[in-house]
Amino acid sequence: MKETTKLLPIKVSHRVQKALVEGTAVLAMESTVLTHGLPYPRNFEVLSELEQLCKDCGAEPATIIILDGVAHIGMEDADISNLKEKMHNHAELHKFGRRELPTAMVKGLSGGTTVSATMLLAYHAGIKVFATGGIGGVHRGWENTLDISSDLKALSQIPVIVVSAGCKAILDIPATMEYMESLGVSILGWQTSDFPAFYSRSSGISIDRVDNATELADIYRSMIALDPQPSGILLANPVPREDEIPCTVIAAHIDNAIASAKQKGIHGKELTPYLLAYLSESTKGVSVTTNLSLLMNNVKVGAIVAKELA
Ligand code: PSU
Ligand code: MN
Repeated sequence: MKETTKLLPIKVSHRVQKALVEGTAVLAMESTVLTHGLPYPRNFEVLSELEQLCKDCGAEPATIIILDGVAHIGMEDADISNLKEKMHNHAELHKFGRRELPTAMVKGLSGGTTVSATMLLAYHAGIKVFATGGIGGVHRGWENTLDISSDLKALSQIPVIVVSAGCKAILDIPATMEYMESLGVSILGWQTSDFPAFYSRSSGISIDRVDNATELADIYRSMIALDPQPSGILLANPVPREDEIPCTVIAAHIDNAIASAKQKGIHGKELTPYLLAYLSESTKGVSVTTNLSLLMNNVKVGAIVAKELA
């Protein structure tokens, strides 16, 4: 376990520390799905299923979360109990983006980390691969709101491979792709050249594809060697076919979700969790099943990539 200074309180779990020292595979995992994505206590079942799957695939899971101001890289049993108690007592759990980490640390707050914050903490711990569900991006209506997730800037600045099922159609997907091009984010399809749209396997937007982890690892190492300011790599992994929700079916739900958010004046960091919760209700849980399936699938691919880079 590593405890750093008071100003940079990062605690790496024993298991993750051991894997990092021995140079074996470690896969970072996110925690917003625990704190904001799923109801208690289902979220803890999902946590242990994801961590077990990661171990079965030969990588050490490092779930990243902020508890009482300390960034945890991998949770010990005591940390999980601490989080359970907080949820049981309805303690306030925040959603931390990258810019909020120092405030959370100094004020001793607790909460889940978004993709931008998880990338930064994974990088600090020396972890190169991170599996999530979907990244944030350019929201529809950005022309008026300028709502663009800080995930995109983080992807352009932090050299971590992020395995994601693309991004949701709650966003403006073409604008998200254009913005990532401007920022210089590398995007690669895992055994596909069609950027996936989270619930659906296809967005119709073409991307470069990689077919195996060796090729991906070589591209990552080439980028680090070549570029004085290497970006992250967004590895886009489509949802398994059997759990896909067709574009035409999810589109109407998304339109309703966005209209509802607009009517209620929901914006800023509340918007994404609101839309996800709306979809879960309006699809009667089907969107959650799809979400869990693609998360599992991203952990499997993330573990393969982490082993290649170990
Ligand atoms: N998109 C999803 N599922 C998610 C998120 C986004 O399909 O869970 C979460 C992730 O943690 C992501 C964050 O980093 O929302 C982006 O939020 P914002 O749009 O406020 O930056
Ligand atoms: Mn936003």
